[in-house]
Amino acid sequence: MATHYRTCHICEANCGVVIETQGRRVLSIKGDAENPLSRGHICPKATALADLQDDPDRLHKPVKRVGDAWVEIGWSEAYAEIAERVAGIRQAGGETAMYIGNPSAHNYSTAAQIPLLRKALESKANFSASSVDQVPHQLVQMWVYGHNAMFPVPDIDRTAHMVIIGGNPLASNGSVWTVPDVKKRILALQARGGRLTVIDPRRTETADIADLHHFIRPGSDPALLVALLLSLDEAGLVAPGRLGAMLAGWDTAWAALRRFDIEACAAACSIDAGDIRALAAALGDGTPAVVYGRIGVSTASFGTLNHWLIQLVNIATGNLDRVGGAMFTAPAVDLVSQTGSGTRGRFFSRVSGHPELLGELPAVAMAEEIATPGEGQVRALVTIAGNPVLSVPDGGALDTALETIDLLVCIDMYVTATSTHADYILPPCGPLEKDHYPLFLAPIAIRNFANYSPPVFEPAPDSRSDWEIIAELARAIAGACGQPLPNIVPPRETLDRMLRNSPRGLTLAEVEAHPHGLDLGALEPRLPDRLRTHDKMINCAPPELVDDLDRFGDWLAAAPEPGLVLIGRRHIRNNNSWLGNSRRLAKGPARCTLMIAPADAEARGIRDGAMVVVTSASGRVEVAAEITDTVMPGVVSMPHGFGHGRKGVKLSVARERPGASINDLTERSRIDPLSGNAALVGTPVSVESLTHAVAAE
Ligand SMILES: Nc1nc2c(c(=O)[nH]1)N[C@H]1C(S)=C(S)[C@@H](COP(=O)(O)OP(=O)(O)OC[C@H]3O[C@@H](n4cnc5c(=O)[nH]c(N)nc54)[C@H](O)[C@@H]3O)O[C@H]1N2
Ligand SMILES: Nc1nc2c(c(=O)[nH]1)N[C@H]1C(S)=C(S)[C@@H](COP(=O)(O)OP(=O)(O)OC[C@H]3O[C@@H](n4cnc5c(=O)[nH]c(N)nc54)[C@H](O)[C@@H]3O)O[C@H]1N2
Ligand code: SF4
Ligand SMILES: [Mo]
Repeated sequence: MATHYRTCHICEANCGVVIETQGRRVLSIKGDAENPLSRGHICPKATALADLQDDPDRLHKPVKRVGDAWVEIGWSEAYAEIAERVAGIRQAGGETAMYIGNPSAHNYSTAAQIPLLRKALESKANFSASSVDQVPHQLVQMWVYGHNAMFPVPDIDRTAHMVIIGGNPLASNGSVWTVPDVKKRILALQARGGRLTVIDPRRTETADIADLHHFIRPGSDPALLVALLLSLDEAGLVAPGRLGAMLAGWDTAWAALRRFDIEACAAACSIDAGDIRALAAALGDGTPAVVYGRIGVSTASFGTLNHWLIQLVNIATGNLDRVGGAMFTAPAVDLVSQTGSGTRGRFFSRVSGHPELLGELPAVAMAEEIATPGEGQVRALVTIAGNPVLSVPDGGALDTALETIDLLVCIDMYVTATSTHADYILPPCGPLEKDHYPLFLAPIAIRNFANYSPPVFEPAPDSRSDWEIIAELARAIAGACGQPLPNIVPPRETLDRMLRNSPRGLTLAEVEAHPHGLDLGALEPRLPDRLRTHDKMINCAPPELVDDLDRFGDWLAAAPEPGLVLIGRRHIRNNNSWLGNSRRLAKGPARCTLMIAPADAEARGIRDGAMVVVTSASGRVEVAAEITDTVMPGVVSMPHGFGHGRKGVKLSVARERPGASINDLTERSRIDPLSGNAALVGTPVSVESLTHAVAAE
C-alpha cells in the first residue's frame, strides 16, 4: 500500500487529497486535513479521479477514423499523417485553428506547451472556453488595473459582508476564486456576525444559506449595479479612503453614471429600489465588504460592463485592496510579472470582424469560420481538452460545421459529442499519471500558497501526457511545414524557472518539500505597487466602458421582451460536460431538467416531470419539466454539459441518461460586444408540453 498527497485538479477549488493505492489500484481518496487551503474538504467529484483513471470507455491509444470505424494507430504514424494533412491544407490556403478547453487551465504542463502548437499551426484562429466564461473579468482587469491577470479575490475569511451576484459556489465550489471549503467559510462569516447576500434569478444552494437573496431579471445586472452606485452617491457613502490617491478618471465615471435614475434601474432589474438603497447602505457602512460576480454576470450581453461596475462598487466603498474586501494575491508563480498585460483588437475575425482578445477570437465565431467559404476559411481544427459542440452557443451549428471540415484532431480521452467528428483522437494518459501545479489557480486563491503534486502512478506503457502529445504534434507539423523545429522544454523546468523568476524566488524543490502544500500567508494590500497601468493609477473610466453605458441606456429605455428566458445551472456532482461517465457521480435523480416556476407551468398546462419542448432562435430540445418556486417567474433553468446521445458518442454511463444540450438553444448572435464573450444567460425561449406540441403537429 502507498499513500500519496495530491491536489484534485477537477475544479478551481484545488482541494488537497490523500490517495491510498495498492499497485495500480486506488483504494481510497480522502480530503487532506493538513492542506493549508482546503483543510480536509473534498466534494463528491474527488472520487471521480479514480473513475476517470479506470474508465473502460477511456481511449488508451491514438485512433484514426476509417469510414465509420475507429482504428488504432501508433503515435508517430498519427503525428506524421496529421502533419502532412495540415501542410496540405495550409498550402491550399486553408486556415488551421485551435480550440482550448477548460481542463487545459487545470493542467500546467498542457498550458506550458500550447504556445508551441500555436506557433506550428501559424494560426490566428485560436479559440478557447475563455470566451464562454471569464474573458470579461480579464478585459476589465487589463483596462482598469493594467494587467488581465490581476484578479481581485474576495477575502471571505475576513469580510463582514459578501455579496455574490450570478455565482453559486455551493455547487461550483467557487470560480475565478480558489476557495475550497466555501460553505464552511460562509458559515464562519455568519457565525462571526457577518452576512451573505445573493443576487440570482434562482434561489440556489448558495442563496439557501444566505442571509438575504434577491431574484434578478436575467441580463439586467448593470441596472442593479448602477442603482447601487447611485444609491451610495445619494446617501453620501462614496468613500474610497486610501484608494482616493490612486484613482484616475473617477469623476468621469461618476459623470457618466449620474444620468441614470435609481427607480428606472430598479424597475429594470426587478429589485425594489428600497432594497437596493438598503444594500448600498450596508455596503457603505465602513465594515469590510466585497461584491463578487461570476458566470451569471460574465456570460451576459453586458458582461464587461458588469465587471467594471463591480470594481467601481468595491472602490467606492473603500473595499478594493482592503483586508476583508477584494484583494490581490502574491502567488509563488506570479503570472502578472511573467506574462504580457494583454491585447485587444490587434486583428479581427474573418467573417464577423470580432476583435481579437488576449490572442484569441470568440468561440461564438468558430462555426462560421469553418462553414463560410473564402480565403482563410478554417479547414483544420485541433481541440485540446474541450467539447465545444456541447459548450459553445448554438452547438448544433458547430456540429454541422464539423461534418464538413477537412481535418479535426481531438486531444481527448473520450469519443465525445465533439471528438465523434474527429479524424484522429489523441488520448492523454490517466489523470493520476500526471503531475500537477495550480498555475492559474493559486493566483486567484484566498491565501497565497503553492502546491506541487507528483504523479500517483507511472504512466502506462506507450502512453503520453497531454504536454507530450502537444509538443510532439507541434514538432511534426513544424517539420512538415518547413519551419524550424521547436525546442521542447519539459514543463517541470518551465515551472521551476517561473517560480525562480517570480518575486518570491522559490524553487520547485522548495515547493516539493511540502507535500501538503506550502502556505505563503494571508493576502495583504498590494496597491499601488501592484498596478500595471502606465501611470500606476486605477483607471476608473476606460473609454470603451463609459461608451458602453450608452448601450445600457438604450437597453434600459427599451421595453422588456415578453416571454420566458433561459439561464443555466451547475450541480455539485457534474463538471461541465465531462464527468457524466462516472457511475458514482451520475447516480441519483435525473439532473438535466427544465426548472420552471409554478405559474409559468400552469399557464402552459405543464405537469411536473412531463416532457416539454423548448424552442429558441437556434433550435429545439426536449427535456423533463421540474416545477419549482426556486426559479423566478418568467425564467427557466437548465444545466449545460448534457446531450451525450449524439451519434457516435462512446460514454456508456452518460448515454443511459444523455439529457439535452442547453447549447442547442443558446444563440451565437447574443454576445458581449466588448469582450466577444457569449451571452449564455437570458436566451429567449418558448416552452410547451410535448403532448401539446405533438397534438399541434
Ligand atoms: N449554456 C452554457 N454553456 C456553457 C456554460 C454555461 O454556464 N452555460 N459554461 C461554460 C464554461 S464556464 C466552460 S469552462 C465551458 C467548458 O467548455 P469545454 O472546455 O469545451 O468543455 P468541457 O465540458 O470542460 O470538456 C472538456 C473535455 O476535455 C476532456 N478532458 C478532461 N480532462 C482532460 C485532460 O486532462 N486532457 C485532455 N486532453 N482532455 C481532457 C473531457 O473528456 C471533455 O471532452 O462550457 C461553457 N458552456
Ligand atoms: N460542480 C461543478 N462545479 C463547477 C463546474 C461544474 O460544471 N460543476 N464548472 C466549473 C466552471 S468551468 C466554472 S466557470 C465555474 C462557474 O461557477 P459559478 O459562476 O458559481 O457557476 P454557476 O453555478 O453556473 O452559477 C451561476 C449562477 O448565475 C445565475 N444567473 C444566471 N443568469 C443570471 C443573471 O442574469 N444575473 C445574475 N445575477 N445571476 C444569473 C444562475 O442562476 C447561477 O446560479 O464552476 C466550476 N465548478
Ligand atoms: S471541490 Fe473541486 S477540487 Fe475539491 S474535491 Fe471537489 S472537484 Fe476536486
Ligand atoms: Mo468555466
